[in-house]
Amino acid sequence: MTTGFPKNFMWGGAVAANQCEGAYLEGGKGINATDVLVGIIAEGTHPSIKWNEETKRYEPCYNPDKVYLSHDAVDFYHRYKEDLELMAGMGFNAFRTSISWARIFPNGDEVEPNEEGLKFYDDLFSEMRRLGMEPVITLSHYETPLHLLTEYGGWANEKMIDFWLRYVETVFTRYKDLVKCWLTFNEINNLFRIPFAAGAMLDINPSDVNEPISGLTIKQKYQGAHYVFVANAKTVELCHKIIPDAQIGCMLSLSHIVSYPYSCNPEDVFGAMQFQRNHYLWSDVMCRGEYPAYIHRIWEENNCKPIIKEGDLEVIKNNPCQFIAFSYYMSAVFKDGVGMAAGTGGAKGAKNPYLTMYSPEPWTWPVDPKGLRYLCNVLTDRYRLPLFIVENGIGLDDQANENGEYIDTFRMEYIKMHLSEIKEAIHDGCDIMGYLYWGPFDIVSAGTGEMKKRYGFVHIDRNNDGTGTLKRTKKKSYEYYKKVIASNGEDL
Ligand code: BGP
Repeated sequence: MTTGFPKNFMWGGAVAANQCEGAYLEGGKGINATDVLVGIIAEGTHPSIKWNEETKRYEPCYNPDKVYLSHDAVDFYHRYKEDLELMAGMGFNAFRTSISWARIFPNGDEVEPNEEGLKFYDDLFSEMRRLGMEPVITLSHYETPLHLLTEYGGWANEKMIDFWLRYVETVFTRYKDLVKCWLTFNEINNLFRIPFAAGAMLDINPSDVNEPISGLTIKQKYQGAHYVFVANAKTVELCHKIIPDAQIGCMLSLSHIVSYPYSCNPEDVFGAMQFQRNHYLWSDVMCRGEYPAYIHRIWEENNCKPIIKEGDLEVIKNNPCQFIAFSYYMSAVFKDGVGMAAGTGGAKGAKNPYLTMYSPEPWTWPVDPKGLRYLCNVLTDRYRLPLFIVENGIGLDDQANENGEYIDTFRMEYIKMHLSEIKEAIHDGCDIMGYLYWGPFDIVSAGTGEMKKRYGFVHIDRNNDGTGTLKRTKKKSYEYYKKVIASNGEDL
């Protein structure tokens, strides 16, 4: 019986290329979806790309000259050595980031990759290893080349499978000696939230503020989801072929699963289960290797059964993911047909009367550490696979005191509460690979496109209006997390 964190537990942090690198047009990089969307989410106005049923194409409706915070972000592209040194200073043995697809294939449909982009990640992953950190690399963190969306319609088009596999084979081959832990699509359930919310098929982070970003029919969404399932399985197959000693997992936004029924009313209980199934669908197919029984009624009632080609189900069956990576930030309640609404910074439906935890602005997401233990247990019961918490953290509007210090007490509280519940989950028999705190240094928020949701152990002087020196300053939580890691989670 394991009590406490295992000896080989992975301790570290997680970011995404589009939220920290900046240099959005440097090194031969093309434009990706998040270069023209994140800011628009912040503006809460029209989506950046709109599906036109007549022309059967996406029509860009973004201002190509508008500057978004993510264009320079926090300049990780040029400052990653300083930032990784700071992470190593806390004792990280793992660090997660993503490869920005448009650095490797600027338009996404080229045959030859961009060498400058490949070289950047060679240097980045080598530096991680030099500092004793295992690279945990996300293949797509909403960073689809924009050209693939406007020219082909993104994952609504079967051609995406081949473009995706060309990109995947290129990076697996290039980084096979540097990267042994891969995640396929970041929060794929969030991107394709179906059918309750019109998640974007454009492989970009949706927001209820911009619904419907994609304007696609539900049939196109389930067809696109099937293309992603085939692409995911072929990615697993390629990973085993090119990097036999690597592990590869799916990555899901699983705060959604912790959408409790608001009451013991059977309508709420059954409704919550159905809501959860829209998120379980992804891990059911990607980890069990087959469509679940409940999907047939959804396909029938929505007339959205995808075209499934000869061999599709076989490749899916033969190539399940080896672990489930996920993000957990908050919980929600399911009431009157409404559950968690990701991307809007909070749960719709009703507030949970039992969660009186302080949720400071701009965070607002309901803090529920026990929900993480619950989640780890239900996932273990359902899949009996290793679990990897690759996002957990809290974004606060950290301000320096009169001595220029950042005393981020609640962040330390938040981490302590969640790690305590992870420890209990391990004792419950859950096989948990690691804990990667989201945003170990301040980065651009995916949901708001701004800097005011600061997650970091390290403050970065960058403001919403684009001003700032980019100076890095340790917050009080830096030494706290260093102590936690040094004690392998014993000293919380
Ligand atoms: C998750 C995304 C991350 C990160 C996180 C926090 O959904 O996978 O990219 O952004 O949300 O959200 P935000 O940055 O909006 O605070």
